[in-house]
Amino acid sequence: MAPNFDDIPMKNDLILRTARGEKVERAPMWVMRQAGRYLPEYHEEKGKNDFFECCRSPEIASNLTLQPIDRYAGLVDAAIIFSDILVIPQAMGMEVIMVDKKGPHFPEPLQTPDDEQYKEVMERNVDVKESLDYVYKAITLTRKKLAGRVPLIGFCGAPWTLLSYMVEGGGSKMFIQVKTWIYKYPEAAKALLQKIAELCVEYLALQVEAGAQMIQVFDSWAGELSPQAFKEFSLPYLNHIADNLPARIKSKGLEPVPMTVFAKGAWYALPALCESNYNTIGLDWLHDPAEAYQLAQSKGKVLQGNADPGILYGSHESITKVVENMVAGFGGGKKGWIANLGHGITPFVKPDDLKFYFEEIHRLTT
Ligand code: 1CP
Repeated sequence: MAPNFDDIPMKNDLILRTARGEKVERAPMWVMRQAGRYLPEYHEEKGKNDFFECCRSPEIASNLTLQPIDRYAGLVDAAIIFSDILVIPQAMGMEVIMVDKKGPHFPEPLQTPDDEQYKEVMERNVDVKESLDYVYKAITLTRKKLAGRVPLIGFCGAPWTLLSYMVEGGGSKMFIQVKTWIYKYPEAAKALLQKIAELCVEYLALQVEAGAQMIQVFDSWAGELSPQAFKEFSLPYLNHIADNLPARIKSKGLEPVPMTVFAKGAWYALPALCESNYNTIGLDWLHDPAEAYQLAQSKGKVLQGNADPGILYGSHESITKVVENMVAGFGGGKKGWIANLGHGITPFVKPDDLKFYFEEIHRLTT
């Protein structure tokens, strides 16, 4: 039976009200990768456990999710479930390991559409309910432990970004393999993108059923595509998710949740994303807040972002200057803006410098 949270009233639903386009008392804030390597308590809790073991343990995953909520109590307005975008390729039958200090690695990435492995992946009847059950358990447990302090965000990787990992075999600088796929085998690439998009819909609906109150789709490698290629190989699949998820959630007897899309590097796509069914559009730091805000407001969309994570290595004066520019650009912070960074927080940032960033947003938008 689906978990029920009726007995846990929300003490802070600022981000949900903002995402629905309502006027609010101040800008809600959180940062991507807020539960991560810059926190000493992350290393403590993770201990010697393998990264994916942490994801598979609801207890560890929920503890990691809560760390920034405890540390920045009163400043951070959302939790994001501790997991990874690469659990979908794992559910599709691919092996992914996390190499310490290097990142994800696929020992056997997809080679060409003629390979047996591609056929297997395409024909496989992927059961995201069963194979990613540990994610839903972690979400339900985290939602209970949060006890209404802040809403919980669920997420998945965008089809284009997941395809990139599945054929590159890990992070990439030149994207040779995935460019080969889209420019040499476009139809096979699209068939796989469509399959991933359908799995994302199911996976996100199950996260909502488990207790996620908002969802975000991470298209971290969108910026590797030209505007023309983005329209062909990313946008249709991002839209497939936003066009189908609300109905899938409703079919479970639940209310749809706000949806965020973050297409990093695809600055040219803002007008198209403003026409999509996403409620919130995440921006990286290549956008001028004022310009983006004007467009988003005219289309009824909420923005999220967007300071360069690198400012957290700088002086407090520099942080204040960037926050002032964001607050002014994003309309003062009382409508249509969720404060965040323009990408995930990076290792070696001092936790107190993130605190200062949060405090400045709080001070300047209250
Ligand atoms: O706090 C949070 O934000 C929740 C947890 C979270 C999220 C949302 C993690 C934990 N990963 C992600 C998403 C994710 N994973 C993305 C999309 C967001 C982004 O662009 O940053 C991507 C691209 C990945 C893939 C991935 N996983 C990378 C990137 C490698 C590359 O190709 O450059 C890395 C380094 C990981 C490992 C990872 N995931 C999460 C953490 C805390 C870590 C570090 C693990 C460790 O070394 O301890």
